Amino acid sequence: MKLKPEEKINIEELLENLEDYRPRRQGWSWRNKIEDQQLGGFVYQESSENLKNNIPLPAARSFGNIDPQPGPVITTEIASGRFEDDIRRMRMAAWHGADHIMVIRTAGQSHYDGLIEGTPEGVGGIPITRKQLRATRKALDYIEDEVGRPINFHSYVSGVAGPEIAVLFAEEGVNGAHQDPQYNVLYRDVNMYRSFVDAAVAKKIMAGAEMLQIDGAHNANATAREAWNVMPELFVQHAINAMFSLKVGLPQDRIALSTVPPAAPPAPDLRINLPYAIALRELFAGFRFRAQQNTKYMESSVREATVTHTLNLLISQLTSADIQSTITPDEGRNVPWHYYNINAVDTAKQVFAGLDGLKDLLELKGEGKLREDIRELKERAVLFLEEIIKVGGYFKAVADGFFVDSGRYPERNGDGISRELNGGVAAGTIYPRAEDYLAPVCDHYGYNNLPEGTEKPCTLIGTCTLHQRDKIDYIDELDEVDNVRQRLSANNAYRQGNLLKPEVEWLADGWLSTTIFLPIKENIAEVAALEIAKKMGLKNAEVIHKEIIHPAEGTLVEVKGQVDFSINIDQLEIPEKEEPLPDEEIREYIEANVLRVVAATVGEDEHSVGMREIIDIKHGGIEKYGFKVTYLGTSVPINKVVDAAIESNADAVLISTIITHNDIHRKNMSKLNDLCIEKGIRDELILIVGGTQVSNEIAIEAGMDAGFGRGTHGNDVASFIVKKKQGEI
Ligand code: Z97
Repeated sequence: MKLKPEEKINIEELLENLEDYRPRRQGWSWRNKIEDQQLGGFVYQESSENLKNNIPLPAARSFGNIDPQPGPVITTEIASGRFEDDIRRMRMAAWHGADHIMVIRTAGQSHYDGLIEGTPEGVGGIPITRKQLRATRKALDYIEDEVGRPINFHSYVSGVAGPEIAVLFAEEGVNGAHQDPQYNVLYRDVNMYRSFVDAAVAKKIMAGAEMLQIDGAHNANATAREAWNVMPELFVQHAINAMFSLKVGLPQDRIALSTVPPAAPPAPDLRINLPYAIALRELFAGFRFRAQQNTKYMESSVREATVTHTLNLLISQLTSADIQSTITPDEGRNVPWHYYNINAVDTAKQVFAGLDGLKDLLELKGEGKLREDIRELKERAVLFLEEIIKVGGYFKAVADGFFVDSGRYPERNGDGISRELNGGVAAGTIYPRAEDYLAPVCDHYGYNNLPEGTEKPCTLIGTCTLHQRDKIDYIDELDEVDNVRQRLSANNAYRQGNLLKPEVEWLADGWLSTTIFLPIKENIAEVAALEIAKKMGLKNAEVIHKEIIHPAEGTLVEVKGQVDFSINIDQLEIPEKEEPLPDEEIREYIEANVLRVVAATVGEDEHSVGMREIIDIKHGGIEKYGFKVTYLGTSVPINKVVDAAIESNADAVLISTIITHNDIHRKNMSKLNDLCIEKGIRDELILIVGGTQVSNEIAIEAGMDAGFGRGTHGNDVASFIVKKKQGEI
């Protein structure tokens, strides 16, 4: 199977022979960074290898469509509850520049004490199973071939079945995972001793599979009442997991710290977040840094989230993040819209390109407030660690509520998360290994009574699943109803047939959103917006965002709702689309051949804006290519236009006609054509008409060579004239 850019991924084909699928590599991949890369006449100091297939930023149109890929790996979080839909979103994200795909687990999977199988539908995330991992990793193999860059697949090694999940990930070629026993203890109430024992086993397996590990300190940022006060504690959390991981055997460059700016505007963002980020990099030099936005401050405003994200990216650029996460406002309103994933990936790509070379231009001050703040943060963190030792160690400190307390250490507000030493899920389930304990498996942590000289424990039983994947028992589905086959057959007409529906998270879910401004106060606006949605035919309408623009004058409301109809694409009339020539080609042609154009708004029509946009260099009009334009103004009679064309020996005539009253626009076109024929110049002249009500069809009917409607740019018109001159049309 090979993906073709112009074709959708075939999910049925992807699912064939999954039992035979083997991951083609294991471990984490960084980008191939290129120093001083030349792209479109610019030199990028910190970019990485280009993609084979990609979608550049919209403004790339003015820069030869270059798509500089930044140095850091870019993450997007995708998990709608149906992996078959997530795969399509992963492909879109990869084209925009994501190469780290994190899938969030379904709610509650941390509390499953074993593995699940098949492809059940998830809530708030994906049930992580062997089949789901295989299908996704296989799809990512094809997607990485298509974009020409390795894509890292990532999920979570947490919960009561952490070690089992780690083995599953190693077997199935998962490239990275969050693993931090403190997460289990603080947020999932898994017994603390059990969590740390499990973590040792899981980390050892992750080390063997060369996976990248990300820790869980960001969760304190998202949980604490005043997240900027937990900064010293965050260092402590990073330190505990980082040192534990090193001792278990993970190499330093595959241990990533999850760094999240503790504050966001309206707080003075940079003044708080920059010293924090620098102190972290200094204390943990040699480790890797995964930068992520703070979910705590993500409300439903896309604009606000994007600005905070941009400020975060400035810090990432200043402090050289290795991985840039791009979570989206969806986290603030729980609506996994595909296009917000893409927007956030594009925001990272855009800001990094824009800030390229920043560290060469600016230097951070070596003394003063910044250095003082950095020093203070480090001191508070060291004191915190010393106090942990004083009270009897980490477990005792957790029991005493040291963590996620909203006080700025050494202050404590007494609102930390406290767990009992012998409480929580799976308490009392740790058993010492017997003297003759023997586990003939590889990458196993701790005491193992292996025969002397055994280098590869699995040789004792032939081999193990980490070395010989044919030994894996592959289970296809356990639930006859809740599985991907059923879901695919239910929406087949939308995947392989001719039906189309709007989509937010699942194919053909019918969801769309609409933005409504109402000149009234908030409480009325909200109800009125829902009423409008109902009258528009939207089902299950819900307000997903609102902003008071003024307490009395108006409110902005964003509503989502579902449509229950489908569009039959076979019944649509799709106009043929002319691709304009590249700017360079137009320019080259005009350099070699002077082209003259006469332009006017005709009849009794005073509209000039549209025509000026097509002509003026300021608006990207045809002048910029070197066309010689004679602009006659507005309300110009057709015969004057023709006279001017003869006088200036024009190659083309552009007329604009906006007014359509009594079909005057059609009459003007016919008159121009007739007069040119009468004067014997029709064959040498290209006649073009433009206007808001003009289409190519009606223009041709009226004897023109082409008609351009709304949304036309100078390059469309320039390209048409050049193609016509070259005899291509
Ligand atoms: C992220 N934006 O970057 P379960 N272990 C750790 C975690 O942080 C998480 C889990 C496990 C966020 C996404 C928050 N993190 C969500 C260190 C979750 C999740 O939900 O208990 O299965 O594990 O990751």
